[in-house]
Amino acid sequence: MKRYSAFAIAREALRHHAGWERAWKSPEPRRRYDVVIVGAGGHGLATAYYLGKNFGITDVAVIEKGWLGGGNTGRNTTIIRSNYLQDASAAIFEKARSLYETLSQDLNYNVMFSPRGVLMLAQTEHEVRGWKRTAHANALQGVETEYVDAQRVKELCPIMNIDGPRYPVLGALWQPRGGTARHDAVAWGYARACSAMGMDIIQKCEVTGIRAEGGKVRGVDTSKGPIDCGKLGLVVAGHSGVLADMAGFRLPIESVALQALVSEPIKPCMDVVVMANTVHGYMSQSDKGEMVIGGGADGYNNYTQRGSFHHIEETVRALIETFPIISRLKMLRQWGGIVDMTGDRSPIMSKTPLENCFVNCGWGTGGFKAIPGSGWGFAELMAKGQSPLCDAFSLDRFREGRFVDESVAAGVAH
Ligand code: FAD
Ligand code: PYC
Repeated sequence: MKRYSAFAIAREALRHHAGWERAWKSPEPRRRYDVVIVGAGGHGLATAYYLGKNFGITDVAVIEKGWLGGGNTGRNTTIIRSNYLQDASAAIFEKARSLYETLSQDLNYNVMFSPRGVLMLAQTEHEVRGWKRTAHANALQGVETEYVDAQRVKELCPIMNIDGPRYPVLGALWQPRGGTARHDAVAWGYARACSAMGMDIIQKCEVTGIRAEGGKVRGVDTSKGPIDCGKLGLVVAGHSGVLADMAGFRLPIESVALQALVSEPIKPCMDVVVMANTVHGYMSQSDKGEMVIGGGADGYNNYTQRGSFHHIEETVRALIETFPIISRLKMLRQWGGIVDMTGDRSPIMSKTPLENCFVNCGWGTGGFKAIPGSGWGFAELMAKGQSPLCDAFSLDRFREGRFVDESVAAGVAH
């Protein structure tokens, strides 16, 4: 695959851009691969990439029922941070955040990582105590965060009304190297790098069954025919329960819709990301000028990949208290994604009762930020049978009561 570079842009400019190659190949599936990954979202593609890069395993197919990045990876509000409370979470989210810092260079694809800083507002005394505690925990974990007072919040985000009618801003947890990245580009960059390593990314191919023999995985049935494999990774977010059912085990996962919307574009007015968990809403400004806005998850399980007026009203009403400046903006579009929620709001990266079948799911409302770290750890788990990044997130924890409770750090009401 030809490298993207300033030289390549200049060369193509001189020949009417006729020489660009397709970013990834679209092959028909072969009959067998060493590894099959189901789900070409960020986590599935990153897993394939680090299998190749870190372990030299390139006989890999990534099977996707729709188009790559068309699940939650292409539907999220792109917030990246690692200000979690528990050590195991801080480790994987900080690994991911630090990989994001150089991901564009690593993949030779501009993922537009923008470490503009993330503010998580404290609007009750309880939140003040909570965020101070997280800042202390992060200091011990080597994660750079700081508790800042209301005046500093106003300096960082001048359009904010810190004297809100119901909940004045009392302070915030500030992560200066948190931020955003272009979500599609993360999926596209990994896909291109996987394809360059000779892996097959097979789109419009639904996995409809999982074949096993003697307690060991043998392969998958798909809408393009059967495919055998040595190892199988299930990385399908909101559809994890469906795939687990095909493999003959159950997962402690609930699937719900999470929604977001963007406004019409306006001039740059906000260069940080703000999450306001008490009134409940979060907002950042995209490079195009749109205000990117999200709210809470549905209060009932469902598979409907779409938005609803009820959520728009609730989220926008909440954010207008903190940002009166947005009250007259027009909404451009809204959408939803099906997120995979565990009881402790932490992911599952684990072996399963079916030998050689692994599962990576449960990222719920917060897995975009985790993509590089999750791919790194899950690739190690699949290649070696063990990974320090994944240990705390095994399925056993639900049986043994070793929960990794991150309901607060998740930052989204559910
Ligand atoms: P996905 O990207 O959903 O990929 C799974 C893929 O599996 C899909 O493409 C699907 O088509 C495929 N699949 C399913 N079943 C099959 C099958 N039978 N055969 C083949 N393929 C199949 N996280 C953050 O960190 N920051 C945020 O700001 C943020 N905001 C969010 C806002 C919204 C509105 C939503 C919905 C989510 C948000 N998230 C956020 C969460 C984040 O998007 C997800 O945790 C993450 O994208 C999950 O990635 P994934 O690769 O696991 O799943
Ligand atoms: O995990 O930071 C997050 C997040 C923000 C919006 C949705 N999830």
